[in-house]
Amino acid sequence: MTESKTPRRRVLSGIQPSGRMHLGNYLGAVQQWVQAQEEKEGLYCVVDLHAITVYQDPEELEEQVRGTAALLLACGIDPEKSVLFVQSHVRAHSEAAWILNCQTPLGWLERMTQFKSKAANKERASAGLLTYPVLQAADILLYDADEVPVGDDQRQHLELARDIAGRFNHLYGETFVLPEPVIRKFGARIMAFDNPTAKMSKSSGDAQGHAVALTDEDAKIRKTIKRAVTDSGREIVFSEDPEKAGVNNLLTIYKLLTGKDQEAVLKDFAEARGYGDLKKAVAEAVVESIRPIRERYERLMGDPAELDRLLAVGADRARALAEPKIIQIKERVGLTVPAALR
Ligand code: ATP
Ligand code: LTN
Repeated sequence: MTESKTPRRRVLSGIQPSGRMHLGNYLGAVQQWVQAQEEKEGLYCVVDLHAITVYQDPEELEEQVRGTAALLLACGIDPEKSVLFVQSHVRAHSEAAWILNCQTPLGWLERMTQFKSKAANKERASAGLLTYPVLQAADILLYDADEVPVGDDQRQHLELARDIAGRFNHLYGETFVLPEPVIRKFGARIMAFDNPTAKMSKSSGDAQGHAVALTDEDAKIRKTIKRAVTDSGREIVFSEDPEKAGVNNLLTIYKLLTGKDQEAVLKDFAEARGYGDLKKAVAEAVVESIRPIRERYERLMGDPAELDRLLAVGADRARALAEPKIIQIKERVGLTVPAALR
């Protein structure tokens, strides 16, 4: 009897190699990537072209790209199961981004809230910062990704990617799969420890007490969580109330790291004598989860040649998928593709 095999769903996501990867990146995005690679076909990309939309020190950027790739491996991305690669190593991303830029109405980009907030703080925002979401759409559409696991802050960018794909399909014929965002109910927006009304972010990640980085030592993690801003009450509950945002954030982190359901989490704190006990338990859960990641990361960073080899294999595998697609995209818009580029 022949078995009909349904093709595995394809998952793609990306992370910027700027700043220090933190607990929010892990719980909002990377933990989902690791889980997805068991049943689905995962493609995970270190988006260095996105990082240069704001100035990056060239030498530091090179180190950050390796460091980010090493952290993804340390978190459990398996290079045998998934394709792990650096965006700029696959030229098709830049080519597709240009073609899609020419199909994207300016108004769609000017509406992006991330652009508005990032450009507002800059005297001279680059054109790249405006067209950043088009490059992101290119990353996704080039691989016909079915699912894109991300944190909540990327929701608007994913809607835009779908709009760009839909418009292109309408103008030039079916070319792209419309990607679905995969955004968790819990963990999609991990808040800052020093301000639970703001998202934990790489850009502010170096401020004392803001974030826990995946490379932080045990003592630093404990100190950051001990100082986490909560409220003046005593109630340990999951809550949407902005007053309780600090406690809700701590419980969410604990839930995701222990894999327990809400009820079991609350049971663990039924006897707690205040937020001190809560913070201690959360700190231990974070320390225990991050320690093996940090140790694997340090080992991987000790062998840059092996890291580069893994990334070269990843780029080859990504190219094999992206190359035929960019040829199709070019042909659709009427660009000729000479034999040398086939
Ligand atoms: P920045 O704040 O400087 O823009 P970032 O911390 O958002 O950086 P990215 O590389 O842009 O980092 O994001 C990588 C992934 O992590 C994305 O899917 C993003 O949605 C997710 N993510 C980032 N911050 C959080 C957070 N606080 N909670 C949950 N997910 C997050
Ligand atoms: N813009 C995203 C990173 C990103 C991405 C992607 C996410 C670039 N390309 C493709 C998902 C799919 C961010 O800043 N977090």
